Amino acid sequence: MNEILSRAETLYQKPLMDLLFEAHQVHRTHHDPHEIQRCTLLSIKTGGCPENCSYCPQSAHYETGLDRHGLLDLGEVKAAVQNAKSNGAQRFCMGAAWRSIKDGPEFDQVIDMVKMVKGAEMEACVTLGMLTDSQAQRLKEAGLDAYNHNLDTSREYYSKIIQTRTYDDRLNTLKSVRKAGISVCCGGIIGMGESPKDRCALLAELACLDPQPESVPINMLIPVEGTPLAESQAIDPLELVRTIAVARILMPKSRVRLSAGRVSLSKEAQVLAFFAGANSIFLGEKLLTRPNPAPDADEALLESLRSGPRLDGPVAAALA
Ligand code: SAM
Ligand code: DTB
Ligand code: SF4
Repeated sequence: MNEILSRAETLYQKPLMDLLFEAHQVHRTHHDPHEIQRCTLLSIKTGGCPENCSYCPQSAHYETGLDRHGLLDLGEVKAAVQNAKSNGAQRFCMGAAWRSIKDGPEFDQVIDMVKMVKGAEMEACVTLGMLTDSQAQRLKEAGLDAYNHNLDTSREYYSKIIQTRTYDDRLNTLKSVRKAGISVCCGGIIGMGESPKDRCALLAELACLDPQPESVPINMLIPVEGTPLAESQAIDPLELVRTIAVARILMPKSRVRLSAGRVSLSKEAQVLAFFAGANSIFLGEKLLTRPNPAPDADEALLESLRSGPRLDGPVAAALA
């Protein structure tokens, strides 16, 4: 761990052009730099969560004015899956504001949702809080591809953000996911008042998981009124770009996801994040409960990565 941590810190402090150059080289060695995976999120159970994560609008500890709702029925989820698929999403991610999964009819319903997403020939990912070995096994049997469970920040900073569960609780759930043969999706949030050292420590924790997570979401805090982090200072987008670049170098094969917070990023900052190694975004107007860029803005963003304008048209001819 110490070796990886000092490597992360050395990388994070590099001159930006050197860091970007190295990250992009690693990116090209392991990924097609033109391919950005499109994912869609759906909150299948919203709000009323017993955990006290300081960033989260869904925690029952804070008054955030959120419309709570119980578990969606299969028909509602099916409509969202069809819609996501017709909008070109390849992966469908479902999130529930639970501390942990309870066996019973609701878990059975989630199992049916996973089977339905697989029936639509999409990658299926869920995030349902803590889970046991046998629950992970059932999700695997239903065809689940990935389970999202974030470490969120460094071990040191974690207790400032969440007090209702420990870092090791998180790591234990990740072990159950791995044991069941499900891909691990695990990342964190930046912009919660953590230091660059904490960001490096988070990336080192992730990179030390063995095997490394297949998927690493990097979220920028969306400050939510009513939560303890409502007044957090916005982070410089170049710090996000550095975080992504270090993630890419330390975890060369993982899919690094430019996740929450894109609404406050310019097109250019997002393009830089792709250059640094991010290769996935969430599409659609809403994440779980917070806004995401409008679909036409995202179309323009992805279009800007394709070929430049043709130079042999009428203008070029007139100049000849
Ligand atoms: N309850 C489950 C859990 O915590 O694992 C799943 C849902 S939870 C909303 C999924 C992730 O969303 C969190 O781990 C956190 O990284 C991210 N998240 C939640 N609120 C956020 C916010 N305001 N800004 C950025 N990311 C956020
Ligand atoms: C993750 O790391 N980011 C996504 C996904 N995993 C589930 C969720 C972002 C949630 C942003 C806040 C909201 O919409 O409530
Ligand atoms: Fe929000 Fe998940 Fe924390 Fe619950 S466990 S408060 S849903 S981040």
